[in-house]
Amino acid sequence: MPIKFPFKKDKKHPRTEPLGLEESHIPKHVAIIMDGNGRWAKNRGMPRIAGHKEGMGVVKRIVRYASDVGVKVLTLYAFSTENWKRPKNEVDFLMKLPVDFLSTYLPELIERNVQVRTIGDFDVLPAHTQKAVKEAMEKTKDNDGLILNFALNYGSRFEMVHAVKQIASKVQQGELDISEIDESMFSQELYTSELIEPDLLIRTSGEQRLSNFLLWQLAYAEFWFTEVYWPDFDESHFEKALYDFQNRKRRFGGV
Ligand code: V07
Repeated sequence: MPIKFPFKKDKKHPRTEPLGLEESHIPKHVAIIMDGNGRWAKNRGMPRIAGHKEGMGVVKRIVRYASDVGVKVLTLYAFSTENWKRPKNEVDFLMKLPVDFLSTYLPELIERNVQVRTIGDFDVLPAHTQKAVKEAMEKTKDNDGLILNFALNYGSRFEMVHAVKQIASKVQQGELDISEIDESMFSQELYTSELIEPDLLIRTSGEQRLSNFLLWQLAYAEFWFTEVYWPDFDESHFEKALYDFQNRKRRFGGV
């Protein structure tokens, strides 16, 4: 059955004709690199943090849409291990966004049966960030709708080196023989061990790189890029990404 989803219409987001997505071929796990927030702000003569704030509003819209169309997992690259190199005021602002986001949006996440999770090195985040995110994870842990997975202080190479060390230490302890190491064992040591692999990667803002995001997990994913800056991204762009995904699958999907 084709699905049509009316989405919120306003000045910035005029209603577009529904493309007619096929309900049975929605990607199960969509990963997004939400790029272009700083450039969006700069183009308007605004500070970079204004772009991040606007980008946070887009996250809310996209979460609603993803849960409406039946995506199972949505992984959002919110903060990379490289982002610590940014100016202190910007890092401080970014670390307050989860608090800000959840203070207004957690009730809707609960209402929508969304489960909040994170991947990345969580323990070194500021205490206020950890507290807000932990509360959201705790309050949504039994939800079985969309898994909203935030990559916070995430870096894929760090994640893989950590996995290698875990496995090597088991070998050293004599708990494991080298011949037993395989792909599935390696996957089990990654932050994403409990998740299905992403089948669609979206990156906004014209860059066509992975930037240390889910290098292992994206091995079989379709990649979809747009020139649109993240603060300008809306349901119609997401719908187009899903539509193109469905058409690629139709052409190359085999039987
Ligand atoms: C961040 C807004 C989106 C554009 C890209 C960078 C800036 C939502 C969160 C968030 C994270 C965890 C959580 C709830 C919300 C967030 C950061 C940056 C660091 F449990 N947006 N957003 N976190 N941006």
